Amino acid sequence: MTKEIDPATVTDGFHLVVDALKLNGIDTIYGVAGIPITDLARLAHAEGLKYIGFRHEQAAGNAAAIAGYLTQKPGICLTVSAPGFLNGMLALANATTNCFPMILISGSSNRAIVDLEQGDYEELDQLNAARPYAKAAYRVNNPEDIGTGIARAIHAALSGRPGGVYLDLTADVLSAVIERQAAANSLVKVIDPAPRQIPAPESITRALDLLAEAQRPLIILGKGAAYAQADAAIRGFIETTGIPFLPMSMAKGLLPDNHPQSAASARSLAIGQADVVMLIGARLNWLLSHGKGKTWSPSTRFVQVDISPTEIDSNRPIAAPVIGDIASVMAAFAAALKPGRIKPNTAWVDALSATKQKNAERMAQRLNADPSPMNFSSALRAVRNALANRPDVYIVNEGANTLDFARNIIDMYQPRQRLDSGTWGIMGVGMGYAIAAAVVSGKPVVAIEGDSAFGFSGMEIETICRYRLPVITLVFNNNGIYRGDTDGKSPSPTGFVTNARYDKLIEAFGGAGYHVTDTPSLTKALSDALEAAKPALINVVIDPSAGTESGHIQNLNPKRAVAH
Ligand code: ADP
Ligand code: TZD
Ligand code: MG
Repeated sequence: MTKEIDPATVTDGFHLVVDALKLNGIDTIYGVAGIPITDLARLAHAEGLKYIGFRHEQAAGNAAAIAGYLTQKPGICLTVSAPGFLNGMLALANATTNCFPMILISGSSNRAIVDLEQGDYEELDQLNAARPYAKAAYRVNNPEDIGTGIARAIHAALSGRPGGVYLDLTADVLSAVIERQAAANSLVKVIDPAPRQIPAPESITRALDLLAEAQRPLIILGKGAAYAQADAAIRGFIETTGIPFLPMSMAKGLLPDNHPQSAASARSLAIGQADVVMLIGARLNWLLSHGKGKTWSPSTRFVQVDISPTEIDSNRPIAAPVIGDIASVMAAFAAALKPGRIKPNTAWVDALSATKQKNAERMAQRLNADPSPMNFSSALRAVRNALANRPDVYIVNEGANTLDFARNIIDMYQPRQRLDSGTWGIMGVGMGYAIAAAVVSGKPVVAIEGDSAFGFSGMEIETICRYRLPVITLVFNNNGIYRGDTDGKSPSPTGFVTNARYDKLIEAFGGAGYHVTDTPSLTKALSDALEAAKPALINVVIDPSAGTESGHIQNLNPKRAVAH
């Protein structure tokens, strides 16, 4: 017996998902269409949501994750079942690792068949596959639960330490019919999904007491501080106290890199000699040598500002933990701070300045050399010159040498405009991050990519061309992973086709390709491309012998115990 469907009185799961997203201020979906979510993408598009269709779910997921980081709203990635879902999972895991809020929504096959492993089309127990890599994972089994499922996913993604949430929508739920009134009643508009977490007053006093005792204090800003969008309060605290600061890579620009208190070019001295280090939204993970080893002093004491209480004491004992959201914490510090009570020792500030000066001169020398073919320093000088008057530009950066050199050479002047390989040192985020940065901000994006790094998401240049995004991709082409050398048995494990013309790839899709072999042409190509603000790819020919194995983290490579 088939029931009569009257669109005036009933709706379905597809419509409910779109309604629930819209009700909660979600305006963009990044995805790849197919069974069973094609109509969800179509409907979202028709109903005024921005739908950005990708060539691979991993890139769509990376786009959603970085959109979440930039906007403090969960980025949405939409995929098909099993393989599409798994392609998106890498991005979800990366988002969780980096504390970016995102929601991966995947359609799934028939539960009854999947659970009995009867071999359904794209069969996979997606909910359980997602769990270990997600901050939270939910499945919606009834159409009247769609509103609740999306509300819970938003709360989980945004509250506390942000992360990646998986939301499983079965094909049955999407096509299920539900009375309009019941559907409307089932929607949930989330209230305050990222509630302020006010720090305990005694934690503020404890931290300020410790900082007041310090002779050689240092503040380390992480991407949690950038995410928090408490830019003025953070800058105010740093400038009022006069404490030198060090930005982690994605916190560059939170205060401008040319700020007089930046200790970035005296990093080793700052870390090695500081007596009190205040971490603001930065973990003491591998990127800070776990706070241990010869780079750190064993007597350094720590203040750590973080929203996650379990982060405390994870690597080094923390003398003054301050648990709260960074905006509330910085407001509490500002209220409690007595003028002149915290003051770094003059000798400390002078020592850092002297080292900065010395290192800046060394860096200038390296940058001024003009070898042919170009090396990383000379090419990045050319890039820096083209970017000199464009503080509006977003920078995406991945690779090994390309990442390490660009992080040091390309200064940032505004918050949240540097997006890179992050906590995992992951390759493949480039085009997804670039697309989302352009979509979210409407600003030009320059993606500085190693040739290997680019390859992981390179097909998305079609997406960039299709949506006519102002993304300019620089492929630092040294013929391979780390460098273009061979081991005599070509092709070597790390080498690529030599002298590849990546610029021709984008021409296939109507974008502008440039091939440059010297610094003046690189500056000109990038300036022209920025002026045009259209999709472009610049093939930057770098000396194949210029890179070093693993860039600056060669120490992490296990050593062969036996040579042959
Ligand atoms: P980086 O890689 O830049 O050093 P991490 O990703 O290691 O930064 O650290 C980010 C930290 O920021 C995480 O420990 C996370 O819990 C914290 N965090 C994220 N958002 C906030 C916030 N709004 N308030 C406080 N801490 C936050
Ligand atoms: N796969 C993934 C997903 N992430 C990784 N980090 C790696 C592999 C290993 N890897 C690095 O850590 S850097 C890198 C790889 C493959 C590429 C380095 O080559 P590149 O950069 O061309 O991008 P340079 O400038 O040649 O060093
Ligand atoms: Mg390379």
